[in-house]
Amino acid sequence: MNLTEKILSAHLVCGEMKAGSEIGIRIDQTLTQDSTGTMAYLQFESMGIDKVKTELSVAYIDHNTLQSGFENADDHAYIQSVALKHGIRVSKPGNGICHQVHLERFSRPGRTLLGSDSHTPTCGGMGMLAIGAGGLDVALAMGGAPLYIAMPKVVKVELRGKLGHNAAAKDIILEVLRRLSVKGGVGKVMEYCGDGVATLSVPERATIANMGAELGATTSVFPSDEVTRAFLRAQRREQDYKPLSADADATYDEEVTIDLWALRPLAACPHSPDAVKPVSALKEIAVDQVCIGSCTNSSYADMCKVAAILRGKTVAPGVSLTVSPGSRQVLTMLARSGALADMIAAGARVLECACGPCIGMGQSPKTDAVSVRTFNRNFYARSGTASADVYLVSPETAAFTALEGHFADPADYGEIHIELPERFEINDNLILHPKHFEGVEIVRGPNIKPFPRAEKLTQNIAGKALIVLPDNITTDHIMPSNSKLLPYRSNIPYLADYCLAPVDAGFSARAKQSGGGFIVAGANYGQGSSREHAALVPLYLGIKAVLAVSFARIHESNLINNGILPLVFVHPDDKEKISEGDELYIADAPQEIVAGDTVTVVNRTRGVTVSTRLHLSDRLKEVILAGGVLALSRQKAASAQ
Ligand code: MIC
Ligand code: SF4
Repeated sequence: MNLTEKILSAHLVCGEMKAGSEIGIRIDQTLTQDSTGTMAYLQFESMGIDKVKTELSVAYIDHNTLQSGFENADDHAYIQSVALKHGIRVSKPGNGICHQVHLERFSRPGRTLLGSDSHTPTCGGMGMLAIGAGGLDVALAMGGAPLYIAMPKVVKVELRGKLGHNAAAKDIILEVLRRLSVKGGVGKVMEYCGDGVATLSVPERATIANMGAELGATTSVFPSDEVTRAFLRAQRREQDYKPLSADADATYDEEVTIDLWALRPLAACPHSPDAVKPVSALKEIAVDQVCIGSCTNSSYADMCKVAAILRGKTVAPGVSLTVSPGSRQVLTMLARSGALADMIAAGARVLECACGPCIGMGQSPKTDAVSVRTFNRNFYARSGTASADVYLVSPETAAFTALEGHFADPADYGEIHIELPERFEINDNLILHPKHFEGVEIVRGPNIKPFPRAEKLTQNIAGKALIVLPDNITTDHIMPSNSKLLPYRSNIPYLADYCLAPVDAGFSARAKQSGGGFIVAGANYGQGSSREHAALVPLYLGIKAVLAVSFARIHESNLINNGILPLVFVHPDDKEKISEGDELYIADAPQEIVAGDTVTVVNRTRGVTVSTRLHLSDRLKEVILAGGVLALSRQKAASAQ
């Protein structure tokens, strides 16, 4: 077996491990973060479960940390109290980004992790099978339910040799993105192997696994070896070590080989993580802002390299450089080693250990700016400045660029040397344990609003095509997030006014005026974030179905979980048969769904019929007919009484 099959089979609850067919797997650990967490916990509460059934569940507060009004603080107080009450640990604001802290303190080889954040696969760097999902799926897993997924195909990514020329782990994943694109990983697990793996530290592996999310992959996984053991020892958790790798005769569905020595520093250009070019081709471009951090590149080693490059120098006059270490462990160690002083002396603006600029929580660049970031997403307008061009690079490229004021290729400089300690500094005093908080009362401030609930699927569905969208629409388009909107993640009616606003500011008003309708889209609809808000807000606006050429995995599940039909054009060209404003109609929807895999949509305006596919397991058919997961459990509870 390959490594993915080994971990899956050890957790298999139901189904057959045949690519594409539905399997249910046991979830050992869960994580939530605050921007998806409030909804996840409201949904969890509605299930009426006393204590979580997982081996470990952690609620992180790391996204909404600006607190420019009471809203974020309300969310924090709600999450802290609701989590502790239900047996969930809480990582307080300031303790770090969920994925970095989870990797350091809780990740364990061979375990499964489900997180309400699309970058949960970061812990694949530790040999975990770590999967991102919508908040509702995580709430269900906290209640002990299996995670249902389509058995993924497994791609063997063989890393050969060793990196050189100051190329970094980030450049490995940018190379994979260059080759496979943002759709290349949909329905697949990227499994890394080859002699190059042993040359990469756990945080470097985590960088690669983290950005596998940008391939659309279900997850990415690395073997667990002596390097893994050394990382766990440094975290004083050697007892969690377990060696894991694929069998020598393992088979795979696809293969990719990367010669590490041949790699040169790369950059993802605006506005997509797969628009990859060599940094050497960008040297003419002047840069206004450099941001170093995020769950992709904020480990102690990353930060030490940045400090070594900056030491004794000054940031270029036209550049604003920000640094956000990934965790309090990293920040404390930087402070003690003196590396933090080197960064500050060079002119870096040090931000707290949180997502920060990665999700537009501050540091939006100026009009038409060029912003160079070590992050994982450069989707249109995500930085908070729609006219800015955002590039994604390694910490090395970012640091040299900050000094030069234009793109600088690390391959032109000498090798960077850093010393890492044998033992890392352990201080978990900002991680609250529920055993110390028996009897805690749940705090619900005025920003916590109830979530919308779907209705049972109606016999006939009629409505307008409210918008026709191109390929690769992200959840950042569907439900944008920035410092003005993120505080309202527990307030769906407020968010609804901004649905699809980056593409069409009139969409929300149109949807409200028409009393809902249909969304029509191209390929890979809903790529990016796991935010369930990209389904909850359309649900609130009365969207009944999305017709698309194809869907991204997490968003498709979020739609189904909330009773919205994700319909795939049988003939992709049929998308052309629908224009904005056309009246669409589906007759006898429940019967058609029960009978098979196709749903017929009539375009009454043009007098044409379009065939769509809705390929669902029997379990999911039941969910969609009931109007979503929670509606189904309510109906089941009512009929049991
Ligand atoms: C992101 O990177 O887009 C986020 C913000 O972390 C999201 C979660 C969210 O929208 O709250 C993600 O990756 O799932
Ligand atoms: Fe936070 Fe950015 Fe990572 Fe999302 S991608 S978890 S916003 S650091």
